[in-house]
Amino acid sequence: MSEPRIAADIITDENAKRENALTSDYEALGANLARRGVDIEAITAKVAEFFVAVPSWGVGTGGTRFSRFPGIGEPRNIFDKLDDCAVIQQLTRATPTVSLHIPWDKADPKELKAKADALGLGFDAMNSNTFSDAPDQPHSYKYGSLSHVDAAVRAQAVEHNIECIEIGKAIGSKALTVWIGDGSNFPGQSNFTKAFERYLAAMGKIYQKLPEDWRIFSEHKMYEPAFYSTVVQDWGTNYLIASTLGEKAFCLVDLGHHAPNTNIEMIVARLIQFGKLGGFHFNDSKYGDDDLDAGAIEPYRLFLVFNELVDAEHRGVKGFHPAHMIDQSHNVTDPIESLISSANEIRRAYAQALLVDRAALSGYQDENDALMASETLKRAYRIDVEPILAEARRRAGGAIDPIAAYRASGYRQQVGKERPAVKGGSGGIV
Ligand SMILES: [Mn+2]
Repeated sequence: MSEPRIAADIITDENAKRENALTSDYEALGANLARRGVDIEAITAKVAEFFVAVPSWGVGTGGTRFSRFPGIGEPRNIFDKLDDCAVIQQLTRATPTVSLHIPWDKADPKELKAKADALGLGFDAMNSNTFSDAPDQPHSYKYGSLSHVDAAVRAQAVEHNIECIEIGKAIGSKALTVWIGDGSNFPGQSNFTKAFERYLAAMGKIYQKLPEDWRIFSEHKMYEPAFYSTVVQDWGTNYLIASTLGEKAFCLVDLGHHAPNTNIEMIVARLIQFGKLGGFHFNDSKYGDDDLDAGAIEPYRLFLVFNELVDAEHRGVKGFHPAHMIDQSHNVTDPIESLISSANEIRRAYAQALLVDRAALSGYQDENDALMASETLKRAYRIDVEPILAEARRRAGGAIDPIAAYRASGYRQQVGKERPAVKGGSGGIV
């Protein structure tokens, strides 16, 4: 039995204010979709079954290279973070799992499991961290981790990843995500080939320790913290890693880890075609790895990514079950509100992609009718699917307007009293 973080009557009262309008909007949208030959109930049922994992690090306020401005009632530890994640799930019913970051979230696995069970939460992919030094670790990652020139540093990084698998096994996770900050800042600093050979050998050791029913995701990023070259810089290198390691290895696509204007949906299509799409870190960006809220800047691109996912679903691609995770940093918003908003935006893109008339699209493509092919996508994208999203939340016990219900609950003010204020100042992005 899960313990609600927001009193049930607050959700009931908030929903009561909006139920009539929702019923009316849902019926109107249902009639609209029926004219297109679409059953709204089928779409609502699919949306209700679509989930995205919340990152534990996302519920704390992030920062930039320049500074971090803490918010009110910041979570003090992983147990506070789980409480905040439970609020997001309670209101959206779209985020039943949490993705942990080790060592930031290190705790007794039994206590983690008990806390998550009490809140009705589960655990998604584990995330290792060899891009910063933990206190007391013997070797520094200043010059790299899995690809480091020193075998002792590589061994330490491999051990850390194996420890993440062990913690994950104890709490019911089924995947490990590996992102490294390894690379170079100057031409000549690093030998590209040797560094990648060392990385592959180290990843091979981690892969050997992966349980049968687990997957390992490698995450590429074109730059930062290394600014000249990055060992796992793009989807091509990522594909080489996944194919070299074996059938339990897949590529993870973080939407912010590409050059501006990169055709990410096409990368997604390629990885699906060759059976190596592992999952996503959803976020949005204007310039680089901005870690802004999903759909905040380019909602159409998010839709186009989902168009590829739904196309694969529609074609019945074998073994297709990508992991959906959010990876964002919230500097100026309440992180809970940002994550609620992102979970909704991700479901929105999915719902819109489900409304694409795929038979018509395929016909226009075969006839080289570029305009009508584009219009077919736009027609689905232009549909306001909010009544579907709200109805899916309402039926699952969530809030019709989750941000309004969250604000009405006073949760932030409450945890602000329980959790001591954190001092700001130093830089550091999460
Ligand atoms: Mn990421």
